[in-house]
Amino acid sequence: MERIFQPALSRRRFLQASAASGATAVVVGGQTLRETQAQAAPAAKPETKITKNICHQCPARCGIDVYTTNGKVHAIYGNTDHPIANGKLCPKGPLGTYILYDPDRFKGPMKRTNPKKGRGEDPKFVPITWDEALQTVADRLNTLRDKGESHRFALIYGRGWGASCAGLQGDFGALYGSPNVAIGHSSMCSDGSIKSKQATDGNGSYNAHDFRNTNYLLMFGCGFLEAFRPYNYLMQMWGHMRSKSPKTRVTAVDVHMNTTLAASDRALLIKPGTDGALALAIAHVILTEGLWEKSFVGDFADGVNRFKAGQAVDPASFNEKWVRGLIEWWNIELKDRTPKWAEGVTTIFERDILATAREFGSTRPAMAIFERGVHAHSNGIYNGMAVHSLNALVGSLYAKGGMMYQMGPSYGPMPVKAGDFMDDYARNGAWKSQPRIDLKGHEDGYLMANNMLQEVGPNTLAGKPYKLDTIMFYLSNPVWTAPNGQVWEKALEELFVIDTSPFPGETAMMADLILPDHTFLERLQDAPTYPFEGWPLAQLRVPAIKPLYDTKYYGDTLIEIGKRIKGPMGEYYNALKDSENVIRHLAKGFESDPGDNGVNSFESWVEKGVWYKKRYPWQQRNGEFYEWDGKAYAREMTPEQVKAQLLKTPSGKFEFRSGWLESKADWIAAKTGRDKANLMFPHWEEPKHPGGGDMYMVTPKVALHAEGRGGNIPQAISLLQPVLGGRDQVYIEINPQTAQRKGIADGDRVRIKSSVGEIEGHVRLYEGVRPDTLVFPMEHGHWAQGRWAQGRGPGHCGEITVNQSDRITGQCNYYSTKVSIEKA
Ligand SMILES: Nc1nc2c(c(=O)[nH]1)N[C@H]1C(S)=C(S)[C@@H](COP(=O)(O)OP(=O)(O)OC[C@H]3O[C@@H](n4cnc5c(=O)[nH]c(N)nc54)[C@H](O)[C@@H]3O)O[C@H]1N2
Ligand SMILES: Nc1nc2c(c(=O)[nH]1)N[C@H]1C(S)=C(S)[C@@H](COP(=O)(O)OP(=O)(O)OC[C@H]3O[C@@H](n4cnc5c(=O)[nH]c(N)nc54)[C@H](O)[C@@H]3O)O[C@H]1N2
Ligand code: SF4
Ligand SMILES: [Mo]
Repeated sequence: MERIFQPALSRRRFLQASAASGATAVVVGGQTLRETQAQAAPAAKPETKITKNICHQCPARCGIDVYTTNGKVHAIYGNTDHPIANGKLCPKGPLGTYILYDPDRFKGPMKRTNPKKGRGEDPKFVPITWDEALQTVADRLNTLRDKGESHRFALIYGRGWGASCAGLQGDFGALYGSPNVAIGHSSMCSDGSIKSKQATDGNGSYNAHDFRNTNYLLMFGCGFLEAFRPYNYLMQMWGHMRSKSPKTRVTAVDVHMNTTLAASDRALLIKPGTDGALALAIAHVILTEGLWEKSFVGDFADGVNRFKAGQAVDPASFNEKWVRGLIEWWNIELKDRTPKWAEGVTTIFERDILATAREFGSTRPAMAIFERGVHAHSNGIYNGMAVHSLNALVGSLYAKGGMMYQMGPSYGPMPVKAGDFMDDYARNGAWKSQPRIDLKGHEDGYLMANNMLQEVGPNTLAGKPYKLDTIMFYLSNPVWTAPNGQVWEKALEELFVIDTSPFPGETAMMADLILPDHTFLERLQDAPTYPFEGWPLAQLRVPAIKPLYDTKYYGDTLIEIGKRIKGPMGEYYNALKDSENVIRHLAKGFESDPGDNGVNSFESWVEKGVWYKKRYPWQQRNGEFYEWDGKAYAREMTPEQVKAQLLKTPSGKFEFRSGWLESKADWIAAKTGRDKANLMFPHWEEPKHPGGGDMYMVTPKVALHAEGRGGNIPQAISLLQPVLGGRDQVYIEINPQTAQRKGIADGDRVRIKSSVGEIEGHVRLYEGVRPDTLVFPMEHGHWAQGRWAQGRGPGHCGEITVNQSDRITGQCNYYSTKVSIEKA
């Protein structure tokens, strides 16, 4: 790949070529990246080249063109041929150069020399060689394995990207023998959404959406114009939806007037944790007023609507089509969920609930979407199920203008099979009987959850179920991003900690070893799309320059550690060779399934940066499911095909009566105290608010927020709250009435307390926030991460957030804590 690092064209020829074709290709040669990295031949005269990559700052995965002149990256634009970016970026995209040139980056592998750990304790890192670093890790892992304690090694990851990084971890765990390799951050992110969908339509995943063709959007607790995903694409879709004919009408529900609510047709400020009640009342109206989509849901045998408030219905009178349990749901829950009742719970006026329900129920196609505002509460699974059920009632599943699920790319197989390299210990070792440290999948823990990252710190500290020995992190910083991260600080004091971050985050400050990753502009990495429009798409990060420092791509760090583990595991990683070999094998899948843009090889993938196939193979139309036959959605699907491909529930239908929840009903009832009669239906459950205060506290994402990774980008931080004017700091939004009652004036310094901690900050009076709620973004209050992040703004909201999770979904209830506020 030698020529990646050399200008493909001279600057003059580049200008000519781009004027003529509108696009420039990078030509790829035969050398491996490693060979090229060994050569350092700076170009003599100013010459510009463009490499393909994807932005690293949020899960939108926008394709970018990276402009490099004489070995210096100086500009990032949206890739015009990339279906998510379409030549555009959100305000963070171009700031990617500042990530590459961040002056606070780690410059190479290091070990800690200060045995004391903790906040304010200088780790006194000293440089070591990669060989020493990798061997130190391998020695520890070999020793643990020899002692039969391999389960005491945990690998934690956050934003995994693809098969060549996070995708390698599962095999590492299986070959080495640890149930804790790897534990992802999904429960600290948005598993509540995934599990609500698993419970109702059988797809444990985020939805993909056809926003382009929808005519009504009902949004609950999702930052459509500041977060959700893919953010940049959503802003493009917003422009389309709001200017097409007919214009897409929008109702948005939140706890404060954010950009999304301000731009919507109707903005509803709801009491935190009560979205389920609102959704149930909307369902009630859709049924009593006969607005449901009969072709999808079914109808009364005689066509006469028997849904009347407070009155039970005979199940035998209704013929269900693609849904299960509608009449039972009505009888046990919905019949009493009138708009008047919901007004009492949500504080939203009955007339607004009625108007919203009528609009939503009588416009097709319509979609109800939700995210963390709805499910980051103790009752999140039921709130989420109630909202998603609205999509079934109006028939938007797999419909034009509706929602579907994201397909994966046609990747080729790995170079070698891990299964061929398992020794006896990997197959039958003592580790097999050890629970996961986070008690995922465990009767006494979280039987139904995907991950429980927020429990890892507290559990190892308490030695329940055991103490870890060694813990390694990839793109995850729980000391800062976990609720009540102070516990993690304590937990990491007693473990051997390895961080792969290129930056000095809070978790890195607790590390014994730093094995720094390349930044995203320096590495070759694959990344299939996050849920988008459903059809498959896979991007590639192509290095723009040679790594600035002595860093190593995380995928190769893992492979190199693997090579140093004794026995067949080491042989496996030697056969795997390196991450580039893995990616070349993935790309072989494109040879037999070329993308719409002609990508059919590793070389063409490097050149275009993206492979995609724009046809989603299935569509639901008027209550029938069809498969694309090459010309049209015309091949009718059998119920068995629908169940296998689309509605993956036990019944093969959308389940108001959830078979998945029912299958674990005894466990749910015993462990969570829920009622066995209704725990399988979307129903109203009072949220639990820990923390002990009188004010709700909500910490939404804002446009300039880059998950937990943007704190050291001065431009992003200074524009974080454009409306409220936060510059060197972030303001806490407080309603003027509340402020007056508490004797707090605009700009005052305040103290916010919960049962787990207290922080200080400055308030801004804002009429757009509910009087019972404080709102401020989480991207501030760092005590590490670099010169611009440190000591900026108020304390970190995570320190006053109580670690409460729902036992079913495992979702961390970030928006549930109640706090008190007083003048500091
Ligand atoms: N710009 C940007 N976009 C991102 C990211 C980023 O870092 N920056 N990160 C991505 C990631 S990792 C995720 S998980 C997604 C999250 O995407 P979202 O879930 O859409 O974002 P959040 O800001 O967590 O929550 C959405 C809204 O819920 C509101 N809310 C809180 N409690 C309640 C409630 O009880 N009811 C209602 N109705 N609303 C409530 C908040 O005020 C907030 O406006 O965003 C992704 N997109
Ligand atoms: N209080 C509060 N906390 C929250 C939330 C909230 O709403 N409120 N939201 C939650 C959500 S939705 C999410 S998704 C999580 C995210 O939380 P985490 O999963 O912890 O992820 P990040 O904070 O984005 O990044 C973690 C680490 O990655 C490192 N890093 C940056 N770039 C690279 C790289 O190129 N390579 C490697 N190897 N490392 C890198 C950074 O230095 C940082 O230490 O936070 C959650 N935490
Ligand atoms: S931050 Fe997200 S939305 Fe913005 S350009 Fe990057 S990937 Fe796209
Ligand atoms: Mo997230």
